Amino acid sequence: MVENFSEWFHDILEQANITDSRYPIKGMAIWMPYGFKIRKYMLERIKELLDKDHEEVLFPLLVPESELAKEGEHVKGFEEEVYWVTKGGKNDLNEKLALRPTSETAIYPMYALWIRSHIDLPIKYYQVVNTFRYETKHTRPLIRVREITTFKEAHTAHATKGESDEQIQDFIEIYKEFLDSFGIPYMISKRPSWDTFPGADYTMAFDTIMPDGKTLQIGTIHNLGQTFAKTFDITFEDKDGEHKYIYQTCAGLSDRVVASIIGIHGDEKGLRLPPLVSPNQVTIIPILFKKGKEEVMAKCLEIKEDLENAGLRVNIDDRDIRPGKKFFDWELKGTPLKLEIGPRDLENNITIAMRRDEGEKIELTLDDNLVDNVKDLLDKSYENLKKSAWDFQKEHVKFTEDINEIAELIEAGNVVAFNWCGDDECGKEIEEKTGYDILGIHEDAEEGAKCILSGDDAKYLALIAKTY
Ligand code: PR8
Repeated sequence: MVENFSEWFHDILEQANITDSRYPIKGMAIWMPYGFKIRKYMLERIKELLDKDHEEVLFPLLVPESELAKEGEHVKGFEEEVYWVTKGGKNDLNEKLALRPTSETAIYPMYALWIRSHIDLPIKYYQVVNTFRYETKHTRPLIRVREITTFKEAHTAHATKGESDEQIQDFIEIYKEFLDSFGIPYMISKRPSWDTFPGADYTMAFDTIMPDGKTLQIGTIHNLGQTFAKTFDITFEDKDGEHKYIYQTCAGLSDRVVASIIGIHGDEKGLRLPPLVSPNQVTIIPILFKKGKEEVMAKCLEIKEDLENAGLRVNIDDRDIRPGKKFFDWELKGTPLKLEIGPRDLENNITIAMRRDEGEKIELTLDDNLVDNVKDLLDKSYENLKKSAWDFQKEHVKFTEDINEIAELIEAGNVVAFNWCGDDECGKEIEEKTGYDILGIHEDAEEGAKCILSGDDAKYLALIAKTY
């Protein structure tokens, strides 16, 4: 585990060519080529999962003030964070236009036009856009930015409350599968009322523990009930001829998923990328001497082609630098598997494979099984990253019945589980007393359990943590 996570994270983004934060606007960074590829493969995965049952759309970036301001709770939640466009060239605009902090108020007036009858439902749209939030808390690359560049927001509309609750479960399954693809562990909880998305009935959140023990919210799913339907007058004619308001949900993920992949799997040598998002899944390093150089290169190209034909992303590092430097670079960049081939290996008809996740060297014979053997090593590497990440999480969730123990456990890098009666006032007092954030309700409490503060019957097992 890395010593100073914050510093490590900051340095690795630059060293591995992921982002450059020197852009002259706070909270807005540049995606560099290596980072952009990781982002691309991550996006492909979420699209693959959403496209099974959702359709992609694209709404304008600007939202008229009149629409943004319509839903009272929602605007209250976001007003401190909105960037405004007030001029077109030299002219003052008739109406201020918001850079979307999220797109409910851009999308739902259009839903009001599109939805007429029960046959128009459900609607399941999503878009991948950049959103802007003038965050006042300390900004950090990927983790808390002012321009979220890969905001994946889904917005659904349903005829019944039951269907909207089912949709929440569907999103939970999709997000689980999505995060599982990269071996990112998560804790799912229902946020307390005071941390519910502005305008929503309830919020389900995915949190993960970063190496410094702080939790990062990496995805949220909101049941909006009929709040926005009533504000934007989104109604439909039901089978019985009655006009009814629709029920809505929305769900979102951001650049934070990339932050969690980097932070959770990384080690002191650099990134350890899960194969699915690694720009190169296999890096071939030829060990070249004057003698036998051409034969070695020819073999490397042949292997590359075989692996690429099997659908893998492969590069050959034939730079004219010491092999040691190449190893160092690809360790830093986290390529899951390196294959090294020199003239003697060629004579012996082998290549030396090295997994980035655990670093052991394995001899692979250069025969018809090579592709399968490489794929097998990649699978093992992914499984290992996933398992160690989940093990880390399991070790870092500690239960206590003593409120005075919470601070000590959290400062030691843990998330704390505790019994809670579920009362809002009691919850806020727990936060005040301890100085940490209640993530939410994780599970039902055990029979007979008592609330950690009020001593009343506990309804839930809740989580409390230091959060990003
Ligand atoms: C919604 N509306 O907006 P949410 N930097 C990086 N990631 C962030 C930031 C930030 N400043 N703020 C939030 N996130 C709903 C659902 C449409 C989609 C990430 O929900 O405000 C967090 O991981 O909860 C958060 O869970 C996700 O965006 C969705 O944002």
